[in-house]
Amino acid sequence: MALLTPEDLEDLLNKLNMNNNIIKEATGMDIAQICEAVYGTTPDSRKVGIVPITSGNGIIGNFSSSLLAITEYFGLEGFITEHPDITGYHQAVANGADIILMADDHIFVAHNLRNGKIATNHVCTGVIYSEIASRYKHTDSKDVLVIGLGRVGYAGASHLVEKGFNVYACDPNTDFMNKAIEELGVKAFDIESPRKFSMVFEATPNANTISEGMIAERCLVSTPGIPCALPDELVEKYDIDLVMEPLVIGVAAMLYSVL
Ligand code: 2YJ
Ligand code: MG
Repeated sequence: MALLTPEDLEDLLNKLNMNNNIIKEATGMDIAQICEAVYGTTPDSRKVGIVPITSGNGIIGNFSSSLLAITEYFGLEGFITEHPDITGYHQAVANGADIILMADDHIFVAHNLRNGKIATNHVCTGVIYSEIASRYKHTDSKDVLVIGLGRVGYAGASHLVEKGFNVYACDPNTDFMNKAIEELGVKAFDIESPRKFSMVFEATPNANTISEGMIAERCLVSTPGIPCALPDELVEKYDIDLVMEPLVIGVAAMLYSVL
C-alpha cells in the first residue's frame, strides 16, 4: 500500500473542490450527497477524536491536521489529541470523542464508540470511488472496468456487483483475479481482446495502468491511486472526467459509514 506523503496532503480542500465540481458535473451529485445515498446517514453533532500514531513509519506531517480539516468540512466537530498512540486514545475518549480516527501503516479506521460501527479506509475508499464511477450520467452502459483487485479494488468490485453492474476486472496477480472471479463473479478483462469502457474504477499504486484500448471517448475514471493511472495526454485526447484525490473522499465515506 502506498504511504501518503506530506506533499500529497497539501492544498487538500482545493483539490477536493476541484474534484467535487467534476463529480457534480459527471453524476449530478456532490460527494456529500453520494455518501448520504450510499450509507443513508447525515452528519450530526458527533465529535471526532483524531489520534496520531507513531508505529511503523511514524507520524505523517499534515495527516492529522488534514483529518481535522476533512471532519470540519463535512460538518462534524473534531480535535487532535495532544499525545499519540494509547495515551492519545485515552485522551480522545476522556475528552468526549464519539468517533475515533486513527491510522498505522496498514489500517486506517473510523470507530464510532456510541453505536459500535467501525470502518476501514480501504473498504470505504473502494466503495465510494466505485460508486462515483457507477453514477456516470453520460452513459447508459452497465459495464464497468475495475483495474486492481487489492483491498481497495476488491471492495469496489464487490460493491459494483451488488449494485447489479456488469463488472470486468484485471490484476496481474492471478490469485487476486481468481478470487474475484470465484467469489464475486467478475469477468476477466483481457488486454488481448480490448473493450472500451465509459466507467473505470482504478485502484493500484502504479502509474499509467490505463491504456487507450480500455477507454471510450468521454468516459469517467475514478481513482484513489497515487500516482495517477492516466497519462495527461490521454485525459486530453479522450475528454476524460477524472476523479482523483488522495484522502478526502475516502475519509468522507468512512465518517458517513459509521454515523
Ligand atoms: O498518524 C499518523 O500520522 C500516521 N500513523 C498515519 C499513517 C497513514 N496511513 C497510511 O498512509 C496508510 N498507507 C493508509 C492510507 C490510506 C489512504 N488512502
Ligand atoms: Mg495509480
